[in-house]
Amino acid sequence: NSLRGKNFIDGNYAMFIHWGLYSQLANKWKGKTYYGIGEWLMHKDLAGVPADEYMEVAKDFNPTKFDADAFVSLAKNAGMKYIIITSKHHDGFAMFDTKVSDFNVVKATPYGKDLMKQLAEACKKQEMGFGFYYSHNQDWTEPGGNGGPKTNAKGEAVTFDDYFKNKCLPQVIELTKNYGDIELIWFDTPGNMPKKYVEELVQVVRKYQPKALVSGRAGHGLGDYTTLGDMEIPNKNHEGLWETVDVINDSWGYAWYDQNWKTPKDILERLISTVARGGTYMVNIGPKGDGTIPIQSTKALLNAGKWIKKYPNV
Ligand code: FUL
Repeated sequence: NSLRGKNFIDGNYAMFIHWGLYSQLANKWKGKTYYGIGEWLMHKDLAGVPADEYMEVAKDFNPTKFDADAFVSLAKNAGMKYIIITSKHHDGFAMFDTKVSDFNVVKATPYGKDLMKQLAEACKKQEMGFGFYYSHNQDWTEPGGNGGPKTNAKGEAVTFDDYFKNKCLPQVIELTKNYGDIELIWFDTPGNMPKKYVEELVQVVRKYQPKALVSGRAGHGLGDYTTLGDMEIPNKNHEGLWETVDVINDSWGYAWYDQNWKTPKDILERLISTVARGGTYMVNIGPKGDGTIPIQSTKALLNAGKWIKKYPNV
């Protein structure tokens, strides 16, 4: 389908956003700082937070300073062509209104509004492409999800199949039906997830979003393009459609101490290294729990954008 993935193919430059409950924690748990990628804080390799304790964090998540239009304007002025945001990361928390799990921004937080809807609408208004990251295999708080509890609240054993049917598949249906046209779904870390599940997810995307791409990390070679390793800047051309995913500092999700900001020059060098070799470059920002974007990322992206926009591709 030649209509598929227009911004990915022609645009070549995108904003990645990792934002969730972990942004509120900023890599600190019970007064102790953990050094790693922020969205992995609850994992046993970092703080090892039990699922039920982690879920309580939702009560403190209140991003009242979030301004969807400002996010989109930033991407626009940076010269980017679409935005991909974490609708649900490995922690299982939905940043959107979902009917199949109460662990979501509308039901479980004082904020109480669908963040993804606001961003989808702002993108539409400003003609910015939009799409979702969705962790389809790992779900660390949902019984049956990979890395999640093995029993439900009643103590009954729950399988991956239960998680898939009751949460993953219906949520991907919601994301592909309720937010208008999307550019792509960025599935991630398929692990040892059986092929039949990935096939079902791809079918859903094809059905409700015929113009959207499916990321290579969906698994089993069923995606539409390849993503290189995290933060991997290529030194050679690659076959077919591919992308580099990068981060503006060190952690995808906001970490309070992470000040290793790339300069505009760094960003441009990495963008050129990717695009000149035929790929698409997607660079991540990590908003804070209150909804603001660290000023250092805003400045660097806007300054890089001045160079990119000298010769705009329209
Ligand atoms: C990885 C994930 O495990 C990280 O948390 C992050 O989302 C990165 C882009 O992909 O594999």
